[in-house]
Amino acid sequence: MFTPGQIGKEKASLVMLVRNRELTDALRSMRMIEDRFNRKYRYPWTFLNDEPFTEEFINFTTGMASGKTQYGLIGIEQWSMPEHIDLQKVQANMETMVAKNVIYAGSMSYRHMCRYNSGFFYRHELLANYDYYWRVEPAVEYYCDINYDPFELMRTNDKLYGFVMAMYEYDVTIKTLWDETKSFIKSHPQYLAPDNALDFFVDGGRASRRGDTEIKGTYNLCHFWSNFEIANLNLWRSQAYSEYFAHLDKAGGFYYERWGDAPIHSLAAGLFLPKSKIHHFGDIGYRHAPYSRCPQDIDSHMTGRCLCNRAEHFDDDGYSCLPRWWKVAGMSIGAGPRYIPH
Ligand SMILES: Nc1nc2c(ncn2[C@@H]2O[C@H](COP(=O)(O)OP(=O)(O)OP(=O)(O)O)[C@@H](O)[C@H]2O)c(=O)[nH]1
Ligand SMILES: [Mg+2]
Repeated sequence: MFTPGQIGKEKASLVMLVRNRELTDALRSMRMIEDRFNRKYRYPWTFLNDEPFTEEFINFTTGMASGKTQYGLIGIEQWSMPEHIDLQKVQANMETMVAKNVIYAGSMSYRHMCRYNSGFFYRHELLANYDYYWRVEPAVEYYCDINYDPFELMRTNDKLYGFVMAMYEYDVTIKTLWDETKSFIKSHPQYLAPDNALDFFVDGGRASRRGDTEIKGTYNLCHFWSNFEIANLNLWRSQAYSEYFAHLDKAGGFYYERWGDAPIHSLAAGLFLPKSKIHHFGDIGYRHAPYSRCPQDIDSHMTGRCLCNRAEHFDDDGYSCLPRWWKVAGMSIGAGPRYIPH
């Protein structure tokens, strides 16, 4: 597992699901993570693809990585519609969503991707010996040095899920996800954690207290933005999550609607874990178009740790769910001192 040259001591890998044609953007993301963090730790990179990686992709990404690299092919059964899905219904629903201009509404590969990120990546054999992963997408940006090992932070603080941004999902893409989630919890009340984060998802949500087993209320669409994730793979390998994914897959919303992995991961982490096991990485400066967030404390800027525009601060944007998280998690100081432009 630990290869010569690896300095970071955790059982962890950076993970990128990516297409060959995204090579340049993949390298841009890698360069930033290497410069800001990984060249000091040399954690391995794991690349996953539904098609074989080209020699060019392998050579350039291996050249950019400070640690070892590994390349995995995704099996067709994990990147295609399950047999029970009604293709005609999928096509009809797709047309309706396309007519409403829903982003990626007409894309089948996007649906495979969301299903894969929801239910399969953590079962890939290349990740079998790891406990933690850091999800990286092509063309993301990192604005700040990370002068500690976030995997170690996760382990030593007993955190299982880490995020940077939180926002609202497009409701048309997850019309029945909340009902399916509620019915899953109703039939599996043992998986609802005491002191869960239900209040992040529902105004005045019930069942966040010990003994409550049924969820009431309407989903407010808040979720952790999963293009960044530092999390424990065992959260997804758990019986609770395996059964939740199987329930959702059977319901078919990955195809009939266009369920994203972000709300699914979020609902699972928020309901199956005590909220103390979820960590907000408030010190990480990050961009995935079209949103950026920049740490607000003056020290991060005065010391040269971060280079980003403090006014570009998605955290308390009207579309951000982070203020709600601060409240749910009992973090009164929020993002720290605000930058107020002169
Ligand atoms: N191998 C492979 N990877 C894919 C495919 N579609 C998406 N991905 C990867 O899955 C991740 C999410 O896809 P994105 O296209 O970034 O989806 P998004 O973040 O919702 O939307 P944008 O970033 O705004 O396009 C990225 O790491 C992509 O590189 C695909 O068909 N094959
Ligand atoms: Mg993306």
